[in-house]
Amino acid sequence: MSIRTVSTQPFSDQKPGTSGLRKKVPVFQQPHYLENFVQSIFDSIAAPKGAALVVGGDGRYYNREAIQIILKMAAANGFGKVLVGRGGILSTPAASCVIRKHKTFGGIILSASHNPGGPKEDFGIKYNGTNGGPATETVTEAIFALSKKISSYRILDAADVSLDTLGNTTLGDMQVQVIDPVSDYAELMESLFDFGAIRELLQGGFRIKFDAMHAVNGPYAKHILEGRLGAAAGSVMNGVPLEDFGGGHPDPNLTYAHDLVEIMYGDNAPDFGAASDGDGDRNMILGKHFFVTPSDSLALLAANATLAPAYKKGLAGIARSMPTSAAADRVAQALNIPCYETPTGWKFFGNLMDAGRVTLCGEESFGTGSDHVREKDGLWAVLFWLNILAARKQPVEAIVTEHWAKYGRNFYSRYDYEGLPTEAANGVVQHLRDSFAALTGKSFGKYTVKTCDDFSYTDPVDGSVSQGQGIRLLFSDGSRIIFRLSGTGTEGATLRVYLEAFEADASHHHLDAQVALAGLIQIALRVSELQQRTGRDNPTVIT
Ligand code: VG1
Ligand code: CO
Repeated sequence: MSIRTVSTQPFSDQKPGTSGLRKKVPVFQQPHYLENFVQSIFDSIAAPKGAALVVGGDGRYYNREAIQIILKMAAANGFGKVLVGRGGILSTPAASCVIRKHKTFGGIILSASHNPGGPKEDFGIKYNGTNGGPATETVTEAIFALSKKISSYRILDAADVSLDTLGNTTLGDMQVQVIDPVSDYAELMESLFDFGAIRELLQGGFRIKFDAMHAVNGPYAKHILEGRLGAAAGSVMNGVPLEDFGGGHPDPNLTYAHDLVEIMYGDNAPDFGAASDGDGDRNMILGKHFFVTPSDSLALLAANATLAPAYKKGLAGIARSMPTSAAADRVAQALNIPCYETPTGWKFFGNLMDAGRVTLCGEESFGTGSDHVREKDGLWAVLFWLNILAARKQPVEAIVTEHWAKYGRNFYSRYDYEGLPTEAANGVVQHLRDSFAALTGKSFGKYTVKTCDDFSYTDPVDGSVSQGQGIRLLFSDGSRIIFRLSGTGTEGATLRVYLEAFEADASHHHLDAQVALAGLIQIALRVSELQQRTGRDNPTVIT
């Protein structure tokens, strides 16, 4: 077996987005494309010789091929050991857990998360550091800079390694250890929550349905929910991971998790429903005929945290991404703990958690997590909810409406306009930036614009500054409209419009969010000139 140094030319488009580098599979299949990016990661992180690495992915199309390439490159770049999930599988939170538990020099996660998979669909890759969290912007910028001037990469000439049998093999001077993808993670979950109380709840007639959407969480959910916790067989649906997610869109929201939604809104619905995404880090929570918005879910978990053993001593603080509703801020205020507002993407939470400033983090995009790992964690959120339900013995809907009555309700919705021509989408954002002065102080019916800006964040731990993180229209009554371009898409541009209105009066809390937000939606369309500039009358997805 010999190490080959292969000459290559840079690709100009390897800039990581909100969560790693995401492209269509055929882009990754171009000669040298994946290799260039992996070499750029290795060169920028400069791991000590003999260091260990974790590698795994969500099992989508091209996962196995990519892992073989990465293993051979790791061997040629001086790594001493790679831990890889059996079958190449590791959910994103499980990868974070394994990095932390085995103290490796970070890991490489292969996923395009909630984006569809298959030969013509999406693939993705990202590096997570030694804390188990996504590389910070400083690191991803350094990787991008190297990718623009790379001239060669190193790879071992060797046969493929078997990924399907647990145990050790060697690849040159490097050891490859195939690990069970579920066990470390399941053990961590059991250490956080009251499994005894949840088991009792599930055996007392409380029915649950978990939709794994043919994505990576199937084996995790089956093992934990049906295995360790004794949920009825069949509680986990779509539990077999498929390379193309069964042709679906593995995004747990009311549009794409339609199988589950039908069950939860149908006759004889279970008491609790949940779904997770392609790589297992997102979650959607449903009660009987009831949907919990992710922003509310974060606030509720925070308000009830002490019911779970891991958080019984209370929370250090809460962080939420800027577009996420301020529901969690109200809980933080009541608990007298700090609340941080960060740009979109989990990479901004790591420093806060490492510094012990926050315990819980969340995003409106169906992401919630805590400092047990450094990624958002879909199944963790489900178990946290079950723990709360076991302790409070009330239906999901009752818990949420009580929460609103106490803290007020932050009505919330997100409109996504997908696959827009890039020029048109950029035009909308530029037009809004140009309108800041004219909009400030302007009234639209009962709403008056207090300020508008382009969100910028200074990391309180390392002082790094991230600019241009989304246009904010902040109204005098606390309502908000946010416009942001997605950083995870692979086709054209996706414009997201986030709408939030606060309502203190409990007699209005039963309203449908679309009704409560109708006025703000009209303002958003009018001031952005979205319809004229993009030719789109309706959003692709409303969550
Ligand atoms: C989206 C979400 C963001 C999330 C990111 C990664 O990013 O809005 O909140 O952190 O996806 O989630 P964007 O740039 O498209 O808005 V995952 O589950 O795709 O890793
Ligand atoms: Co995801």
